[in-house]
Amino acid sequence: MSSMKRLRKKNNFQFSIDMTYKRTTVTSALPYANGPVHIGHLAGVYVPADIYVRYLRLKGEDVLFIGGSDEHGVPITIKARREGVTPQDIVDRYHNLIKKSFEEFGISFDIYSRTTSATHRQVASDFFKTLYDKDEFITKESEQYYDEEAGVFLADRYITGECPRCHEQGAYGDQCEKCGSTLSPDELINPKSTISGSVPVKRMTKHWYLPLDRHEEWLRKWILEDHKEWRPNVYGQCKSWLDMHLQPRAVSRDLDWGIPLPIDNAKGKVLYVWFDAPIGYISNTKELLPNDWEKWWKSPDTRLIHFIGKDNIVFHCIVFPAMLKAEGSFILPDNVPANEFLNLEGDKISTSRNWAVWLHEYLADFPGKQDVLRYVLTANAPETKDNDFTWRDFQARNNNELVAIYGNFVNRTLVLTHKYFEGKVPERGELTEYDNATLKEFVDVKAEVEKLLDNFKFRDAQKEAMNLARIGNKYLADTEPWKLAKTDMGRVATILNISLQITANLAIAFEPFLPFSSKKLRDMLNLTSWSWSNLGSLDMLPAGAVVNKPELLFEKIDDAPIEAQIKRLDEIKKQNEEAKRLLELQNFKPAPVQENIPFDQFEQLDVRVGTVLECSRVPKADKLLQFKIDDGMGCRTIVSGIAAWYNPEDLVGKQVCFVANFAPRKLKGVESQGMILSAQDADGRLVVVSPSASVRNGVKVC
Ligand code: B3M
Ligand code: ZN
Repeated sequence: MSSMKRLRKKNNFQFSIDMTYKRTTVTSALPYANGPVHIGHLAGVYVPADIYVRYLRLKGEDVLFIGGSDEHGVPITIKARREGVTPQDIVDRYHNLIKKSFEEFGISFDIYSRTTSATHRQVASDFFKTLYDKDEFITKESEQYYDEEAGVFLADRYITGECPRCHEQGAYGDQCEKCGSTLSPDELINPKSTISGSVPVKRMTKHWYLPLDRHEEWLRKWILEDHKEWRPNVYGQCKSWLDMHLQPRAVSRDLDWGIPLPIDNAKGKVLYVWFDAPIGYISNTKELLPNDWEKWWKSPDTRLIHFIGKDNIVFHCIVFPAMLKAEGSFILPDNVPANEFLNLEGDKISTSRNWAVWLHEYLADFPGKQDVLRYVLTANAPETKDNDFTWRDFQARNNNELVAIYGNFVNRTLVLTHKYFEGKVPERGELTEYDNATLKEFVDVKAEVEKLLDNFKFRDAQKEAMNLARIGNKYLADTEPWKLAKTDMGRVATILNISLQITANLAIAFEPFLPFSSKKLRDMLNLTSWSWSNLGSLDMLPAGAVVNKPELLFEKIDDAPIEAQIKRLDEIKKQNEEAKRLLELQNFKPAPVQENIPFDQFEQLDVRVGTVLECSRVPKADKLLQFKIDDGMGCRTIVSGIAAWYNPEDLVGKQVCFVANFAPRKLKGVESQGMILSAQDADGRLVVVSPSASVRNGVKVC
C-alpha cells in the first residue's frame, strides 16, 4: 500500500491529509484520429502523463497507463468526405501515425487502442444501455437542420453561412473562425448545407440527454468542497460551470459514423462522440486486462488521474463523472491535472493553418533527439498559463542546459575516471566538510523532486533534477581533481567516486523526464538495477565496478537546422497570409452606395493632378509617406498612409490626384497640405489614383 501526503487548501490555509491507495489508473486524452499529433499535444498531455507514470513505476507502485485514439465525431466524417474516402480510412491512417509518434517519443502506454475496436463498441453500448435501463436519461424532441437533398440531419459543422457578428462568409454553424464567436446554426445568415449545397430545412428529431442538472448538487460538493487541491485553472473552470447551473446534455446524434444507440426506435442515431470517448479509457483497460480490468476502475483503493488539455476540462470533471456516478459502480477521478495551451512562435497552434511542429516531421529533422524535445516542452510546460515554444529557446536549452550542464558533467566524470582509474570506480576515502555540504544539497533535491511530482508540478520538478547536475558540475569545478592528480590521488579517488555516484543518481532522477538519455547513461555506467528509492544514495556504484568510455549524452545544435525551421514557419505564415488575401478578394462585395448628394456638394471638393517630386518615409511612422508635389503653382507637402504598399522611389515622377482644399494638419510632426487619393482593394491594399495620360500639373479633376 502506498501512502502519500497531499496538500489541500481550505479556508486559505494548507493542511495535509494522509491518503492510502493501492494502485493508480492514469489516462491521457484520446486524440482525434483526424490528423497527426504535434508538440502542443505532447506538451499539454502526453509528456506530463508519461513523466508521472514513469515516476510511479520507478517507485514500484502499481500503475496502468491508458491511451488510445478517439475515432468518432463529425470532423472525421468531414475530412473523409473531402478526400472521397471512408471515415474508417481516415482513422486507420491517423491512428497508426499517432501511435507510432507516441512510441517514438517514449510515451510508455500500457495500451494504446482505439474507439473503433470491437471491445469499445461493446463496452460503450453496454454503458449506455445500463444508464438507459436505470432511467438516467431524458429524451427531448427539437428542430434540427436537415438536408433534404442528401437526406441527412446536419451537424452544426456541416452548415455554413454568413456570420451574424462580423459578416464573414463561410462561418460554421458552431463557430466563426474569423471573429471567434461561438454560434448556433440558427444565427447564421443564409445557411447552406456543405454536403449538397442546398438550403437546409428544420425537422423534428428526438435525442437522449444526460440530465446534468440532476447531478449538480453532488458535483458541487465533490469538486468545490472536496477537491480544493485541484489546479486553480481546473477548479476555476468547474466553478464557473457549476455557478451557471448545469443543463441536460444530448448524448446522441443523427449521424452515420459512430456507435449505434443500442435501443429500439433509434434508427440513424449514434452515441455522441463525447459520450463514447471517455468510456474508451475503460474499454482499453478491458482490452488489455480482460479478466482483471475492474479493479482499475471500481476498487475504492484505486486512484484515477486524467491528463488532459484545458479544452477538455468540463468533460472530465463534470460530464464523465456524472456518467460514472449514474452507472453506479465506478470510482471518480482523484485529480485532473489539465494544462493550458502551448503556442508556437507567438501564435496559436493550428492544424488547419499548418502552424505546428508535427512529431513525425520533428523526428525526421532531428533524429534521435526525442529527449531534447521532451526536455524543452517540460521546461516550458503550460501548467499555469499558455506558454510559447520557440526554436531559439529550443536551441538555447539544448546547448546551455542539456549539453553544458548535464552532458558536460557526465562526460567530465567519465573521462576523468578513465584517465586516472582505467574506468573503474575508485574507493571513497574520508569526506571533507565540502563533500558533506554537497551531499546534503543533493539529498534535499530528492525530497523536492518528489514533492513536486506528487503535486503534478513537472516543470519545477525537472528544474530540480537539473539542479542535481548543476551541483555535480560545481563540485567538479570547485574541487578540481585534475589539479590534485599529481599530489593527492586519494583525494582524486574520493572526488570521482562522489561524482560517479551523482552521475548514477542523475540517471534515476531524469528517467521520468528523459528516458532515452537515462538508458544511455545507465548503459555507460553498467547500472543494471535501480529504482527511485536509490535516489540520494551514495552507493549505487560499488568501488571496482567498471564504467564504459563516455559517449556524448547530448550534442550541440548549430544555427543552421534552427534557421531552417524558422524559415519553414516564415514560409507557412506567408502562404497563410496569401491564402487569406485571396479569400478576401474572392469574397469581395462592393460597399453599398451612399445617399445621393447635390452636385454643388461635389464641386466644393477641389481635386487636382500634380507630379510627385520627392517621396520619403516619415521617421518613426511605419505607415506614412511624405510627398513633395508639383501642383502647378509651386510645391506642396502631403503626408499619406500608403507606406505599406509602395517603395517611395517608385512613386517619384508619377502624376497623382489629390484633394487640394483641406485645411492643413500635422501628421507625426509634418504638416500635410492635402490628401492623395487612392482606391482601396478588397484585401485592404491602397492603390494611388493617377490620370490615364499625362496632363498639366494643377488641372482639376471633375
Ligand atoms: N478527442 C478532444 C481532443 O482531442 C478529444 C478528447 C477525448 S478524451 C476522452 O482534444
Ligand atoms: Zn464572425
